[in-house]
Amino acid sequence: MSNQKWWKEAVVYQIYPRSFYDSNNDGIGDINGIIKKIDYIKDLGVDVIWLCPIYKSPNADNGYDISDYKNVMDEFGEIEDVDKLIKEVHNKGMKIILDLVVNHTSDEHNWFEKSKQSTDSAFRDYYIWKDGNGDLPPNNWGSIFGGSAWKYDQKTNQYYLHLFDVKQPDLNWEKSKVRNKIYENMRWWLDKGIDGFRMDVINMLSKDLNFPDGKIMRNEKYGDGSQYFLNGPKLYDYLSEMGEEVLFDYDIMTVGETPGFGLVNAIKFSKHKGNDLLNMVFHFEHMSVDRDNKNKWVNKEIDLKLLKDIYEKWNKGLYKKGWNAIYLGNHDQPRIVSRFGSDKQYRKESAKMLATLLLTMPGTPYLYQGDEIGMTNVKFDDIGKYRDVETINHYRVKTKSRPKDKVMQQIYRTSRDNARTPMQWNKNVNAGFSQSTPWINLNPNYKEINVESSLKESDSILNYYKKMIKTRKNNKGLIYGKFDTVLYENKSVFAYIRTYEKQKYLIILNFFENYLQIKLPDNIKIDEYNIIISNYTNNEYNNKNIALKPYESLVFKLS
Ligand code: TEU
Ligand code: CA
Repeated sequence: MSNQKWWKEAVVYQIYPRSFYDSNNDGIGDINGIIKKIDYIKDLGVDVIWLCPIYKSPNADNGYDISDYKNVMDEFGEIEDVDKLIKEVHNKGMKIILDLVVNHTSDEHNWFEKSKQSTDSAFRDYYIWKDGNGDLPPNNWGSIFGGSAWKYDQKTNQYYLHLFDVKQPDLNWEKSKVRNKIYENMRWWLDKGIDGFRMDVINMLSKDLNFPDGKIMRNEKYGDGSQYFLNGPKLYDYLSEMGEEVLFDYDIMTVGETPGFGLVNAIKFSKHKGNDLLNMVFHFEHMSVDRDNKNKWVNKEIDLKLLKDIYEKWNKGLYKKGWNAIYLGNHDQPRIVSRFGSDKQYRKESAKMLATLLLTMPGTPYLYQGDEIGMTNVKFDDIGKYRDVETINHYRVKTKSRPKDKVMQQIYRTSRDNARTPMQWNKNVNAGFSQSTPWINLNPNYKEINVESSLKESDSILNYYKKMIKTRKNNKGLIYGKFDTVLYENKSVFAYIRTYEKQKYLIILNFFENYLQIKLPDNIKIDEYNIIISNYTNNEYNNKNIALKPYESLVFKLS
């Protein structure tokens, strides 16, 4: 069938290089560290590695602030190391994709350094400069990392736009010279042999050129400009141009990071004139099942019904029309076991349940480093131990009006640093990550939770992931099958059927730590099915009834 593609069948493993493995003992993970651990990655059974940014960067936002697209961050190594990594990955029969961060650069990129020289610099219009509104910034937009989205520059008496940190000025995509420079950088990397891109906030490129004020939410100081910079008027033109100029010439995969994109856009942007454009996108809808949609720091209990609705909508909506990217966590989100499972008594059971979800959904699964061993959130006792710019800004802004311990509670639950502590390789010094003090503290639980012991225990989370990945690969129905929710009304169990040609699979996930009974609908005859994988060995079911244990997951196959 023509719509079967390698990137649909792939399982992706996301690496945050800074925290993966330190090969030269300076406390910072690096490219050679990834090369050293290549067999570990291969053994997981994954097909594609996605590397978070490795380009030259002053690291205001750990590499998402790029000062040179054609060079490697000093701490990570040399360009030759990347060439070697690409070769090694390919030798192992895997592929590698890089992060493409082109909504903004670092303020230390030479384009910006020239741009801020004077209003008539040839590089001035590479960025978005505006006059102030009297003594105020051009509009009321807040930056995603806190504070105003505009920074005043004394020298030229204008403001520049930064939707993220002040050290991340937004590029001006209106200008074809800017776009062409970006395309040239992309081709340069593709010609080195990389297999695609994860495109950072790619739906923020086109801004409403009137720059209207945004609505100010309760308790906030700045306006929310998102409706004026997400999915803007020229976005499709820019991306289809990128397709024509770059993407369509290569057999690659592309995944857009697209907050607030929506299903209609996901379908629309997946193709341009019959060519694959954005193969899939990371939408953020399920990231709000346990938090306020507009304010990530305001938490609530998991709403499983909402989660079901979101998957139902996307899975049905994309069926035969597009393709999904399946993730529960990444370097911007808390650890999945702490967030959607339990990091206490049922850590193993719940981590395996979540692995089952990730690997039985329609769409390409993305696993984030450390989740395969069930790494958990961390609690540092002092804000000084946090490294993430967003977390630090949040603390600075919020402690002005709120008790420190309240703010720390939010940070414990939501900080991006939860997912950025070093990979836990073994129980030795610094978890085997480095011989020197790591750039960010380890999670103190590394003596119990680490790769070495996980490899030894036959019922470890790690071994479950490997088995689950194999199960997906051996059952095409889990990749291409149609998706239908069952037991829709049940508030604690997520169950669905995947149907593909003559194959049928029934997946049952108990999302909470209660023991409970479920009754299957009449059209499912469970005696005709076999369990192909479960996180318990003593499953209990008969006829129409299944007794579920805490976080129990079951994958049945019609025999
Ligand atoms: O993230 C963009 C984004 O919209 C959020 O996930 C954001 O990081 C944050 O969690 C807001 O609360 C991407 C990258 O994944 C992130 O690491 C970068 O910091 C950001 O873009 C800027 O490049
Ligand atoms: Ca290092």
